[in-house]
Amino acid sequence: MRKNMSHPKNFYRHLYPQFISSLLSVFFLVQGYSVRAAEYAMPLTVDTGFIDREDELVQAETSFDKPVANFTLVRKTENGEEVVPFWFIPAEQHQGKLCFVIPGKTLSMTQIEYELRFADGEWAQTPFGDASVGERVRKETNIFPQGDFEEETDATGKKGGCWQGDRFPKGWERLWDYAYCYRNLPDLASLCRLDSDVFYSGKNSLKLVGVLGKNEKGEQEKITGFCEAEDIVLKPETCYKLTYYLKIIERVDNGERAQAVSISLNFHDKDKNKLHPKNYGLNRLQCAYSTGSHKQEDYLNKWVKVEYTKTTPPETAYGKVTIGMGLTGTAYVDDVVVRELRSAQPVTVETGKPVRF
Ligand SMILES: [Ca+2]
Repeated sequence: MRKNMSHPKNFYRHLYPQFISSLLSVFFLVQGYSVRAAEYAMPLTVDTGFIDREDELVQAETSFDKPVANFTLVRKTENGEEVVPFWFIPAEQHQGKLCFVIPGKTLSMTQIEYELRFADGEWAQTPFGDASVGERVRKETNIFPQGDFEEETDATGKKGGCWQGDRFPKGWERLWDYAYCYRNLPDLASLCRLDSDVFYSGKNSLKLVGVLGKNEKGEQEKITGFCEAEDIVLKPETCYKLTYYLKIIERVDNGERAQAVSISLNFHDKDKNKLHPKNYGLNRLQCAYSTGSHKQEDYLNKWVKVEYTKTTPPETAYGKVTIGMGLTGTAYVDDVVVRELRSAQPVTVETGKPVRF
């Protein structure tokens, strides 16, 4: 194993608490830190495994036995140590995800030693740290931020014959209360709107209503709201996972056994044109929830998580998320997330017990 520490691993591990705390005490004395000194140090060992890494994002699950604050992350090198920018995402019960980047190339089978220093203090409720690392984490975990329906934008110019709402979600291109072909039918009650009464996270979700209407010939039509987002950048030949939460509160019998809500990530080329327009099997990642394959008590009036994965064709450059209903009734959608699934295994991180120094 390549190591960038001068001490063999086992030696280091066994002597760690006493050795490092006395070493760091000396450091503190010598350097004469005037800021409040960290009270504890938690060792972290990052292992690249069998894969060469480049600008690797490390996401380490950390756990503390009490509220702590004043985090500093250092990388330990043969010449001493360097401070590392990080992003920390706190969770329940003094746990949280510590994220940081290993800059440049790092060879496989390499171990890198870090130390997270902290002190007793107030446990943060929101993520904190270096904003650029935070942005990297956000992109790595979700490339479709508008899927939470939290940010709104001016609805002026968005209203038209097919959409009559007042609140427009940012990052979305168009919302329709019904398809253009039904525009002349009277009293259409189908909808696609932002909603603040029912939501999975934050304060908003997307509400979709589907109704049965009669066309000019008196034939029954299933009419629903739907919407499409602005294009997002996708990579070719890359596996993506689409996840969302769905709550169906009403399902009306429209004569069909299976009714579905479906979110698609449509694959587009560099000119934002549809790839393989006629081949549904190739041109999209479709993520549908069908009432035909679930018992009513499994989905009615509760949030269900829906997720699918697919690898993009080689020509892919962009993707467009669309939300459609094949359901007559009322449904809410929230937290639509698109994430790249990396074929490479992430680096492993071993955390040690914090020691006082
Ligand atoms: Ca939300």
